[in-house]
Amino acid sequence: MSSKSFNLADLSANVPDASKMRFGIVVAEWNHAITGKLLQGALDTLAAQGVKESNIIVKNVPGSFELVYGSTVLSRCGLVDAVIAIGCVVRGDTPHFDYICEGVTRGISQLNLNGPVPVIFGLLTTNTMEQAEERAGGRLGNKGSEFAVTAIKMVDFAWQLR
Ligand code: DLZ
Repeated sequence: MSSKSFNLADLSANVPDASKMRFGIVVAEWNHAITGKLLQGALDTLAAQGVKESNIIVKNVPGSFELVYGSTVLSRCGLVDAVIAIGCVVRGDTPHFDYICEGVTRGISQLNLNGPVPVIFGLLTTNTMEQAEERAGGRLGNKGSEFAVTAIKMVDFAWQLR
């Protein structure tokens, strides 16, 4: 995934009308310094695209591994048109990183196949904390904004076909 060559937030000119859309956001508390900024980036972009504050539900889970359960519950609650799952996993000295990343990736993929609404994969997976900071409002922008644009586009996709 190259951040330099393609940035979804750059496509903001093509973002559909989001004023009637409802979003659930589930945020991992682990690496809160990063996930808090990603959440803010997503909230700022949703607001800029006309999403009402009252149409956004934000829920916390302890770590990224719990994003799958949190997204499952949120996606089935009947109150949201899409879910954004936000987490940050930084590679450490043990294989834990790989297990968490694989679990979250598989879980969210399953949810997109079987669940009622799109679930956006907002998981930063980086080798260092510096790389995470660069993507959470730093040199490479705020990926939270991209997650929000993706969520709006996926709701629009679903609504076009209903
Ligand atoms: C245990 C763990 C570790 C080592 N690293 C991270 C991480 O970098 N990012 C993250 O979101 N969560 C981490 N966790 C916590 C797990 O996601 C999970 O909360 C625990 O394994 C309990 O299920």
